[in-house]
Amino acid sequence: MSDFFGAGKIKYEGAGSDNPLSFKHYDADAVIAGKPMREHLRFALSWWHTMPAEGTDMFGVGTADKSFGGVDGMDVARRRAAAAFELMEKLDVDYFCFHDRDLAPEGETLSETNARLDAISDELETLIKSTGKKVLWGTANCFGHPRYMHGAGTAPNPDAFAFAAAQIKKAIEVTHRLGGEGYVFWGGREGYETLLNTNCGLEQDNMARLMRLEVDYARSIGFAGDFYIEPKPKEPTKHQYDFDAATVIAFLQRYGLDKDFKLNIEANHATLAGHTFQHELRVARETGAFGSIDANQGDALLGWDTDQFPTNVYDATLCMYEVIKAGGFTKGGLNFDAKARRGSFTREDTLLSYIAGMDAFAFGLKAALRLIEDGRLDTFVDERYAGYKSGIGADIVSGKATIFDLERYALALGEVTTNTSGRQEYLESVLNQIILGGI
Ligand code: XLS
Ligand code: NI
Ligand code: NI
Repeated sequence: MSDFFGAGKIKYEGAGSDNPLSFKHYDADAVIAGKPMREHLRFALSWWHTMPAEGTDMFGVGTADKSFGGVDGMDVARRRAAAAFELMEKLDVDYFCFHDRDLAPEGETLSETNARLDAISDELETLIKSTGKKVLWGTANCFGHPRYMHGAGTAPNPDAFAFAAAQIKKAIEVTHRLGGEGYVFWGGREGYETLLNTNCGLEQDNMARLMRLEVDYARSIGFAGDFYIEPKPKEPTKHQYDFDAATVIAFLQRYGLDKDFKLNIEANHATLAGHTFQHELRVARETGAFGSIDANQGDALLGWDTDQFPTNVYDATLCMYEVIKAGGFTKGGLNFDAKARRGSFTREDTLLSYIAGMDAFAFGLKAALRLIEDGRLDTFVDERYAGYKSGIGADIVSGKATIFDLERYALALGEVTTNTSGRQEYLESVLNQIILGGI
């Protein structure tokens, strides 16, 4: 194994340890609620943020050297592959996620690009076999290249649509070849800058056509993984069609794709849409569309997708609460779609960022299980809706009550006098007690 990152294997040392290169909460093989923590959490490394991203932003060039000593495109790509597997080994991260273009640089033509992807896939296949690491999901970068300036599946130019179709077909083949458990559609530039030049109806019809073509092809070659859509309201475009979980679910139902797709919920996209992370997970769970998670966090004072490593234990707890209530992950997992800050440019910072994120979610898992075991929240919610279990409430739920029955009931009632407190502050204090009591 390579040694780019310098540290040994990161070990669990418990909450009292002050060793920065240790886990305080993530004890991978410790069994809680019936299975090892690693199986509850299914952590994944995001190839794009971790391997190639050098910390460029709108105001400055990269600060981190991600060449790993390589000299040209494919040499660097191979070294990054070695470094990624070293990192997964050291951090005990079992999965990774990638875009096609994260793995190998584009060539002059699509066939040259595909050949490069095949060459890197040969190496990845060997690394996967020798380490047991797995692909959580793959995806295609159909937003970075200038050909996609107006979108890919929603481009006004059918050549761009065709190119995207071929690119995604290849990305699915690579994902399948590497044993991937999922494939993600994230909208990239699938949205618009102005309605003055946009035919929204055709663009969305075409997006659905592309998804249907790709799903059918994937199934025809035996890909049995899950397909996900990752909602995001804006950025890079002013309006992304996959705005939020509710919008995506309506889109899937409208085009008859709801049996084929689940959702990949990203924390920072939820907050960009004006929702909490928990809200998006709840919508996905309640519609049976919960699939996978891009774990990160934004900054309340910055209006964009900052993709910070998630360290907020409240959000992590409420996230894991929804995951457990959804029955846990099946083929999905927690992908750290997150990058160390531009000023955190060292290789040690990469390790420390992952440790911080993994510990936050390991803590969140334990706190969520305590919350459920404690039962005060669930009992409160049950009792709040108890009125629907008998009398007029039961008749509403069963559909027995007609509009005339309800009118008669309301007239006899004269006024609603039975409301009780929602006790929000009390419930927030219960959450605090559970979270803080568990340190
Ligand atoms: C960008 C998205 C992207 C997807 C994969 O905001 O989060 O990283 O997860 O294409
Ligand atoms: Ni993402
Ligand atoms: Ni994002």
